[in-house]
Amino acid sequence: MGYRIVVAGATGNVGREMLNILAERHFPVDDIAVLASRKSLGTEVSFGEKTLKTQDLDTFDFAGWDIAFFAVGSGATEKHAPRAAKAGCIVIDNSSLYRTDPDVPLVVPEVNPEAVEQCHKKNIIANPNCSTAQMVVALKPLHDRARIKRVVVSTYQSVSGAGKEGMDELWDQTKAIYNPTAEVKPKKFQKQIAFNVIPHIDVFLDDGSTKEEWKMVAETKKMLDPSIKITATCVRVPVFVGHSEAINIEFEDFLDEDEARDILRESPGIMVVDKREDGGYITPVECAGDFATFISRIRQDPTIDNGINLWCVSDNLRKGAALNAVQIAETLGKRVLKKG
Ligand code: 2RA
Repeated sequence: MGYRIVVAGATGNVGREMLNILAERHFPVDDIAVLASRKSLGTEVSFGEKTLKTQDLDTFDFAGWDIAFFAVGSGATEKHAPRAAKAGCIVIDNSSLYRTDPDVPLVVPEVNPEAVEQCHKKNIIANPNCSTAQMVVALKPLHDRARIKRVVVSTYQSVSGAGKEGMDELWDQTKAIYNPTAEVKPKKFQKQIAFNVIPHIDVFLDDGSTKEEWKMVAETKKMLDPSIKITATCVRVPVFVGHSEAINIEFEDFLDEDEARDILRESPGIMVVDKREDGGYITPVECAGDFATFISRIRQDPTIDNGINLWCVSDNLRKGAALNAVQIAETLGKRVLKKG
């Protein structure tokens, strides 16, 4: 016996990836409904061998459905997620709306799978931000061994994190850049993204950080350990898919780089590719379409007593969004719903 599942936002980058991953991982589905906003209504999407027609999110009745994956903006989530939850359907939400709500578990299954058991407070489980998800997969096993005190992270985030419009902007600007008659003006991003990098993702906060940077701090504390100090700089780069992160970690206890490498190699969701030679590391183009969080460039930080540096790359549409959501559903199935 399987589940009756709903994918809201099925025509977007993340919604489509959710459908691919549900099919790839043979998630036990008895019935599936795909929902979209009015403007995309009737658009067809693929689910394995099947083609499904989208229905209207505004009028959909969630009663009798087990799990709803939400991959819509915060506005539509605010309107429809409580309605789905009230109808008895457990919402797995990809927006930032509920991530810091104390009554909503924020879950990365490699890090805090037990948190799904708290889902009944609101019938909602939050999926973390893409840049946080891959980082906590890397941090968790190292924290278990040597207790992390402080993390300094710089991100190199692909344009697909900003949706289809972000991808279109990079594509159009790249083509237009050597054509003097073509438009290169930024629309989705604040400055030109083609052949450039932009140290600005999401809105600015009063302390000079951005909301993307704040999310990395708040979400890591909620899922992993509130005592860890984190400082982040989030940067958009002209890459279509795959977020990269340079992470500096300071521990309470000494951790040797070889032991760190062995621990990461044995940890769930991680693939270590770390040869100290030309090309012996992973770049974003190599991670696209994969499930793993890739770790490379593991090395001691000689400037502090107990420090390690590493490079972490993952498909932001997968581990950073759709894959993590499907893994939450799998964990929910095992620990709470127990069907399938
Ligand atoms: C980004 N973090 O990359 C966002 C997407 N969730 O813009």
